[in-house]
Order: sequence, then C-alpha cells, then structure tokens
Amino acid sequence: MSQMIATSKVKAIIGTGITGLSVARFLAAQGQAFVLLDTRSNPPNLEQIQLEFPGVTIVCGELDLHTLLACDEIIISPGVAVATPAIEQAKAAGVPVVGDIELFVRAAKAPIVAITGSNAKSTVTTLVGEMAKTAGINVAVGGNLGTPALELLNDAVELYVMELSSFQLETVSRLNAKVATILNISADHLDRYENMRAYILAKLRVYFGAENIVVNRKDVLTHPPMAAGIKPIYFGGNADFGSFGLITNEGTEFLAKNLTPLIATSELKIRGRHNVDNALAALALGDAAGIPMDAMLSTLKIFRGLRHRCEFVMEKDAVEFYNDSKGTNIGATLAAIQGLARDPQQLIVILGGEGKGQDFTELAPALRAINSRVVIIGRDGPIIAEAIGDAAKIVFANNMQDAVNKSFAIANPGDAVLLSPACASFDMFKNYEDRGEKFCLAVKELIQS
Ligand code: UMA
Ligand code: ADP
Repeated sequence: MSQMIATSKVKAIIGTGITGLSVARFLAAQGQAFVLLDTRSNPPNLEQIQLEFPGVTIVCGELDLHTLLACDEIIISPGVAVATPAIEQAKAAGVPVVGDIELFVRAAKAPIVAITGSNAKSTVTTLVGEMAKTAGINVAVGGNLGTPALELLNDAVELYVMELSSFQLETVSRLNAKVATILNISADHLDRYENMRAYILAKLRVYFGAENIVVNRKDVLTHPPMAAGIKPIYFGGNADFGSFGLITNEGTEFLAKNLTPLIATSELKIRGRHNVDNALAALALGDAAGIPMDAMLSTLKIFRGLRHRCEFVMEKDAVEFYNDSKGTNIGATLAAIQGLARDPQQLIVILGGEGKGQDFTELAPALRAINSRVVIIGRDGPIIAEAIGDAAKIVFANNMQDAVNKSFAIANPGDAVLLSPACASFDMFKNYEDRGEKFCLAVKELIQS
C-alpha cells in the first residue's frame, strides 16, 4: 500500500463485489491510490484483489469513519446504502460520495442509452443491445444487467446500452444520456427506501441531462415532473403522434411509430402482452439513439426473450408450463399474469417465497378477474394466502416438485401453469435462476413420470 499511496489523494472503494473490483481496476489503470472497505466479515473477491493489487489495504467489518475522512472521494457499491451512518457522516464532513456509474459517465465517450424501471429492464436493455448489434453498431451492454459499467469502457464502443438500478442512480449526478427511460414503476426495494417517494426520486435521476426521454404512456409515475424543455416520446397504448403504440389495420394489430405501422404484433417472438410494451419501448429507445428501423424490426422477429422471464418450458397433455422466476415482485407478477392470460385458457399461478414486506392484496383483483388458481410455496406463503383470500382457489405445496405436480393435478387441457412467485427466492433457492432451473427440472420430471 505504501507504494500505491504516493499521493495524498486516496479514494475509498466501498464493497468488494463485482462493482468494487471494477472500480479498483479503473482507478489502478489511472494510477490513482485507493483503499477498499467492505462491511462483511468475509467479503468476496479478496484473493483476486490481492492478486491484482498486491499490498492494497482492505478493511473488513463496520465502516471506519477515520479511514473515510482521510479519503478525497468515496466510491460506494450499489448494495450499500448511502444512508449508512459512517457514509452520511463522511458526506456531511465534505467527502464526495459517488458510485461506479458516475465514474463511467465521466469517462464514456460514446452516447448512452439509460434504462431503468421496476421491471422489464433486463429484457429491454438486451433487446436494444441486440438491435444495435444487428445494425452493425459496436455496442456495449451492461450495468445492473451483469457486467459492471466500468468494465465496458472502450474507445472503440459506439453506443452504450445500460440497465441502471435505483441504487446505481442514487449516486450519479448527471447521467447526460442520449436517451433515458423509466419503463414502469411499482413497489420494490422498500426495505432500502423510506417510502415509495424516495424510490421514485432515485429512479427519476435517470433523466438528468438527457437529450431524449422515453416514458410509459400508461404509467404516469414514469413521467418527469418537469421535462426541462424536452418533449417526451411515449410508448404503450394506442398509437399517436410523438409515440410508439399500437394501431389496428384491417383487423391486424401493428406496432407503430406515430401512426405508421411497423410490424404486426403476431410477428413478435416474445410472449405475452407485457412484452408488446417492452418491444415498443425498445423501438422508441433505439430510434432516439439512431439505430436504423430495419435492423430493429428484424431483431424483433427473432428475439425470444431472456431465460426465466415468461419462458415457455414444455407442455404435457395440452397443459403449458411457463417459467417467470424473475417475477420477484408484485408488479412483475401482475404483468406476467395479465400478459399470459388468454380466455378461455386458465392460469395456475405458483406464488411465494420471501415477500419483502409487500402488500399481496394487490394480486387479488387480477387473480379473480382471470379466475385463476394458485399454488403457494415458501416462507411467506401464509401471508400471501391470507391476502389473496377467496380471490382464487389456493393449494399449498412443500417444494417445487410438489408445486408442479399439484398445479398439473388441478389443470385442465388448454390451461397454463405459470411460475411467477412475486417474491425473492432466498428462503428455498440460491437465487431466482436456481428457482427457475428447479422449476424446469420439476416439469421435466412430471413429463417423464
Ligand atoms: N454488501 C455488504 N457490504 C458491503 C458491500 C456489499 O453487505 O460493504 C452486500 C450488499 O448489501 C449486497 C451484496 O453485498 O447484498 C452485493 O452488493 P454489491 O454492491 O457488492 O453488488 P455487486 O456484486 O457489485 O453487484 C452490483 C449489483 N448488485 C446490487 O445492486 C445489490 C448487481 O445487480 C449488478 O449486476 C452489478 O453490481 C453490476 O452492475 C444485482 C441486483 O440484484 C443483479 N440488483 C438489484 C436488482 O436488480 O433488483 C438492484
Ligand atoms: P428487471 O431487469 O427490471 O428485473 P426483467 O426483464 O428481468 O426486468 O423482467 C423481470 C420480470 O418483470 C419478468 O419476469 C416479468 O415478470 C416482469 N415484466 C416483464 N415485462 C414487464 C412489463 N412491461 N411491465 C411489468 N412487468 C414486466
């Protein structure tokens, strides 16, 4: 460390996860000195950090205010709340607190497409990235999606397509995106935010300095209160001037720009009505970013969506199975239920897990409206069952195989079984991917039985 702190300017990196590691690499490449702090007693990547930055100081455990006060900037990972007392105190003492996205914005030379929202971020980010690739644009895609922003920096990149979480947006001053969007807002992360207002204010930061703004016509919470002289581009709902929406011509429904039909809804490969909105959002973003329309439309004809998002798994005796394990909050599950519901086909929805303090009564009207049946798994099952009440017939299951078997037992030919738990997975599974994989395996097991 003595060798690295050859200057009085030392940065504090909070968190040794993939963000912290990317920040360390970025600062080291610039010859800047840093220390790493992580509140966990056994934080990740320690060996890797010691290998790449021999002798660097790593402080584990409760954040040390004296170390923070000795630094000229704090770069905080998204998983750590700015409201942590030591961070608040350092901030009050005049030490700037930023996140990796702030460093990324300072260094990025290509335009940025910035995508946030409570749900559909990964789908829309990936879709816009694929559209740019089809157009032959040198595009870098990442952020909350997986690859930390700073790892994407490259002077050859022509366009950055970034998924940004509210945590990442909290610590960026002006994103200055070429085009920015909030796709939708529903309750999430209320264990981290004091209330919905604080969560929405974090999301609204995505619009700061943006050249173009894309908003959801059907969700007023995505509209900036003051558009600062920018006319928003709308997506969703019926087509209109200044929007990407739906239009029906001679009985066929089309996605349209202004009032010009672009592609028939039936030509989309991603399933569910909510994914029609996602396609419209991607078109609006891509258009504002300068991606040619023909490349965007040919991408829509082949893009099948991401794994664990309303993914068709298999069918047995005319009962279809869908894996929406990424449906980890009520807003996502409502979209999946409404997106996949088809009259007279009925849905059997597998719900449950860690409820994150959500109000599950919000699910009841949607379940009642489609005459759904529900199979419940996981820790907060009883809370969910009580909230749903008599809005749907409820069956309890002990594990994923039991849930799949019981769902099939109550299904009629033509029905669909949808795993969209509206909950986090950690009470029973490693993560949502593990939960989705176990669902797919259980369906396979059922089919082979
Ligand atoms: N942690 C501590 N103490 C610390 C540092 C971290 O307890 O000092 C804990 C956090 O509370 C969290 C975990 O460690 O539970 C990881 O936090 P992190 O900030 O180190 O996370 P990274 O590994 O760097 O991953 C982060 C994003 N994680 C979070 O925001 C929690 C990843 O999003 C993102 O892909 C990655 O940066 C690259 O940009 C994940 C996520 O769950 C997928 N995001 C949330 C979501 O999508 O809902 C916001
Ligand atoms: P995120 O990255 O924001 O979590 P994903 O694209 O991974 O978004 O999708 C997560 C879940 O959100 C999906 O599994 C689905 O249940 C739900 N979802 C997808 N599209 C929409 C939409 N347009 N509105 C609301 N929920 C959606």
